[in-house]
Amino acid sequence: MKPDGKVVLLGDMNVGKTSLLHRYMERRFQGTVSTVGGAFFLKQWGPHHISLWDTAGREQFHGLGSMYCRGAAAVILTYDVTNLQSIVELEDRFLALTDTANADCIFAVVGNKVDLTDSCALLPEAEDERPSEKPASGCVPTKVKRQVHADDAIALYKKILKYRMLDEKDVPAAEKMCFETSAKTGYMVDHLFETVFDMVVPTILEQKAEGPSQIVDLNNCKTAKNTQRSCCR
Ligand SMILES: Nc1nc2c(ncn2[C@@H]2O[C@H](COP(=O)(O)OP(=O)(O)OP(=O)(O)O)[C@@H](O)[C@H]2O)c(=O)[nH]1
Ligand SMILES: [Mg+2]
Repeated sequence: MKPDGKVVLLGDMNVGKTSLLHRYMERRFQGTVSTVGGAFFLKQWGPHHISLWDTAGREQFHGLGSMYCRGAAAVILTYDVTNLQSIVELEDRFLALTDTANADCIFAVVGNKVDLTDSCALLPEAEDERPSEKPASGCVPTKVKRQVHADDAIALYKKILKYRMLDEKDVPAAEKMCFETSAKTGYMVDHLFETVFDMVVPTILEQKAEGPSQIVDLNNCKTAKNTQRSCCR
């Protein structure tokens, strides 16, 4: 089956891309191994099927990134809030990989592992999930020092728009597209993916109205053979 739209997660190794996808798709946080090549999940969103691509952050797989981004309707640029270099890498190394994405590609900037720095992220966003830790009262900093702040993510979002030659008034506001998440507790993970999916739907509808799309046919995609996991939901 051909997916109707494609969403790609990019970011340095160890920031938690695979963990975010597992949390969203499988509703749990489990041990991960560093991704080799890439892997995809298929998510049904209303009548549409969206492919969610996990990519490898390791330098040796860098060349594959632009291939995974080809025809992407949305790219989720992920960093680790406890690691300044991980957001620097998004601009230096990963942004250029999105040249192959759709012209109207949606961008989200995501700071993961916020459970390490902020006590409020120890609470999952959804009622049906319980954190493994006891939430502290109020939202106070934890012992781990935060290296990236919300303003840094907003500044990156604005640089992305400049790079893509997009006008701020034609795209979703930076405040709406910068997220902080915890794959460990589930904090804001559903909110992230669901916001992105909702934004991708108009693109899907447009493509469907235009006729045959340029979306990659997963059945013919050789890279899928190398995946850690390729599951359909
Ligand atoms: N505390 C905490 N740890 C996390 C979180 N997300 C991921 N981790 C841990 O960070 C490490 C890396 O997670 P992965 O999901 O494998 O990272 P990745 O971005 O997929 O890495 P590559 O596949 O190498 O590109 C693992 O030890 C995870 O358990 C989080 O939200 N909080
Ligand atoms: Mg991974």
